[in-house]
Amino acid sequence: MSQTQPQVQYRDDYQPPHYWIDTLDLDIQLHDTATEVVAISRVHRNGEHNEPLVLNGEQLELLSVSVNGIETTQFEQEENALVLPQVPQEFVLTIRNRINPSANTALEGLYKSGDAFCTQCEAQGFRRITYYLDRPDVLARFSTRITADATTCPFLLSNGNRVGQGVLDDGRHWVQWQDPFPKPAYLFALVAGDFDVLRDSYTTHSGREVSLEIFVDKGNLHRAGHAMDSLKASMRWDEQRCNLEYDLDIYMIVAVDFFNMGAMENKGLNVFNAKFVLADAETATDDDYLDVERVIGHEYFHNWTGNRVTCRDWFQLSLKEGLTVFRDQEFSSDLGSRTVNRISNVRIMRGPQFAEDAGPMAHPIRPDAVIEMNNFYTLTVYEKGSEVIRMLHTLLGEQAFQAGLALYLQRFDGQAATCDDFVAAMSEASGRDLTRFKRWYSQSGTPELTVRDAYDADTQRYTLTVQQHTPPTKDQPEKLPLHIPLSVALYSEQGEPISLYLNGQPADAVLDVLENEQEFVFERVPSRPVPALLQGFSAPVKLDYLYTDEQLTLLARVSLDEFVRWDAVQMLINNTVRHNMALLQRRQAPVLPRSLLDVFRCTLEDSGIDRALKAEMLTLPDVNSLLELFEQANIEQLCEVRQHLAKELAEALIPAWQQAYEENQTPEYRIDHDDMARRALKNTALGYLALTGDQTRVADQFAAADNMTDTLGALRAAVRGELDCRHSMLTQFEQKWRNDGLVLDNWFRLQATAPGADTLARVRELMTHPTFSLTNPNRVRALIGAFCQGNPAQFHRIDGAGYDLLTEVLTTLNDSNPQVASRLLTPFIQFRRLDDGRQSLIKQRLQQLMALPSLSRDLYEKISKALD
Ligand code: B3K
Ligand code: ZN
Repeated sequence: MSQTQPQVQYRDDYQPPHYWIDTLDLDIQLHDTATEVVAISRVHRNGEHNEPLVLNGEQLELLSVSVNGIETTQFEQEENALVLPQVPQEFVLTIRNRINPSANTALEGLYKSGDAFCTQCEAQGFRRITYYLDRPDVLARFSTRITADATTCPFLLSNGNRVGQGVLDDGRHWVQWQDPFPKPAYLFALVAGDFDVLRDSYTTHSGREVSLEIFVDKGNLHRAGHAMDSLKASMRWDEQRCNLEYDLDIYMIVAVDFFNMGAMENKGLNVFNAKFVLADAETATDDDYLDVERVIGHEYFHNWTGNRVTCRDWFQLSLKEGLTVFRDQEFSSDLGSRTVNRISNVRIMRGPQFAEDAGPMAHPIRPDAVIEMNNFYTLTVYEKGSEVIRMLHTLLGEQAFQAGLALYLQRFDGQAATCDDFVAAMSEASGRDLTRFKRWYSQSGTPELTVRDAYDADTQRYTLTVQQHTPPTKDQPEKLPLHIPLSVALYSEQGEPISLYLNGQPADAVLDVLENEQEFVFERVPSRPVPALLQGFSAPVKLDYLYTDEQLTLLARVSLDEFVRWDAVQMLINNTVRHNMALLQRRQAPVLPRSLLDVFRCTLEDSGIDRALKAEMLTLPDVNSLLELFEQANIEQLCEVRQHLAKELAEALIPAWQQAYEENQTPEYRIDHDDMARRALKNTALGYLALTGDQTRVADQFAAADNMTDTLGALRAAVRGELDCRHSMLTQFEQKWRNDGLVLDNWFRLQATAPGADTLARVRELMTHPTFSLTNPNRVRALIGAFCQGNPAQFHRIDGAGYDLLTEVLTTLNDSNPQVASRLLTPFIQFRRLDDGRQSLIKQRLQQLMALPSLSRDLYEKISKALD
């Protein structure tokens, strides 16, 4: 650990800033190792006080400080701060400092991505560019003048509008940008480099023309078209569904290779991980196409929910992220398949988000205590945050929800707001009391909903007794009852829907569960019904209802709600896994229940189901999600049970898989829902066929494929099925794509997630591959991240060799890129459900990391909690 213990910040300690900054004029002279920054701010005191002006700054070389144009020595440099004890009421502050972009491996602040300069300022990266009030409630008007070498950096970009440019005698040139909208420093961006540019334009619904520009590495222009289409679709969607129009004359997106996460919504100048911009049939899969659309949408939607209205402090992060994830999910659902989108969101909730809730980093969607803010860009803040917004949408309905959103945006436009402000606007616009609902913002953990029922044939009454209970989490021992929308339908045993009546009135499908225990008595129920509970995952909870296999089979077949059909199959699978784990413990052979086999067969044969949904229904949950079904489980056995189940389903249905495979060939590659659904189903079938040893189909598809979806479908099937042909296929793939990092990431990922005891050795070998580097986050995630998160059987080897690998990598990344290190750490801190032996092996490694001489705040926060 470093000398000083990292400090915890508490949400309750929020204080408005002692000073405001109205304008910031930046002058940045770009040089690889010595960039000079001049920052001129107009500052004024906030109220009457004698507090010093304390500016944040990290890893800066201070050159001079002037107040009202006169250089001063009346300041102190503290660790990560510049303190000016006595300043006028209102003044102009000029700071000159130097930074070294080339040495910036943390990829926060100003850094180099290949030959280009770029920035990442959220959450607290601006303080690595200059001394500033780096907090989201200080909003200033920015102007930025960038000067750089004209040959290596023909493009000089920043936020807002380009208002001037010029050429200098020394081979350098400059561009001046002016952003008319006041913004916090985290939305600042600068990019300088040489790119190919795709240009287009969009006319907004009020008739303004906006220039659209996408900057990509030279030679990649042909891969930017889908991003452009997605951007225009996002702009249209936000106008049509939310009545929100873009506000600047230009919208720029830059794709870079070195990026810690997906993308960043800087005002007018989004910076993207190239993975979420570049796509063509040859190099991108169908899922990559959908990811590009989703992330382009997400960053665009931030322009209103995040930029025009931002967060008062970082504890409010879900105010912009939960809401914007909800918006991007709705966008994807309106453009594609709503059910399939819902399923993929729910898989994330039930797998990694529930695991986060059960681990040492459990926190409410609005956290209360933070050491390193970058550690809180979590599934809880984002995905559960979106579920909370979705519940509001369910409770209020589309119209009142949109009215609430409009009120919130209008009331706080140009300001920094809180989650309370948002809920207040929603409540006011809808007239609904959201007092109890607000607990979702302050309570962590996954609530459990236990539902029991009784039917009285004489009175034709059907009673649901609903109990809610949230188990204590690491951060919060006491839990209160929440407002849980529980969506319900009833079916007769013949599969007919039964109308709902409560208290003599026709009733809505959504029940308001508010208390620890509540009863709902349905009237006029002609026979004992089968309930469909938590339809569409109407709340982020775990459901406990003792479904029989017959009931689940019925729901999978007849439910009017497609999500319920998928969910019923999932529950059948879960029941089977639980049962087989119990058998294994008694040293008995696992079984494939007739009911599950029949459901798979009927699903395959049912021509009335959308093919994409069919593919989802036929896909087993991953091991990490299955682990969430148990308090504690032997992970090796769980992998064995899952693998056995997959093989049995494959063998038992060979003709049906073959038929699904043959019937869903797509003659030419088109990106539309129907063809994507066919490919999804075809490749799902191929995966099962590979488990039966079907080399021919796999090898033929690989040889004939004209698109990346089918190429990878075959490669994945070969690797997962451990077919002999996998070796030559992997070699061919590498030879073809060895110069394309993004494509090769699939190759790393597949090998990292391969079954087989030699995988770890192969991963170590791949770390020496010429295209692999620990300095590139995409490569690290594709190889190391995929192995540790996506290959539980090999990562959790009982000899601890998988744990050693992660420990080594984390030791290196702790120094070079703590943010990436901190993400990779996840499987090391979520050990609660593993057996005691593995837990103690992991804890040894964590202690080893804890003793590192310069442990980053990022790792310190998580490891100290995990070991506590
Ligand atoms: N707001 C950024 C995430 C920043 C992460 C900082 N560690 C991207 C997004 O959510 O849109
Ligand atoms: Zn976001």
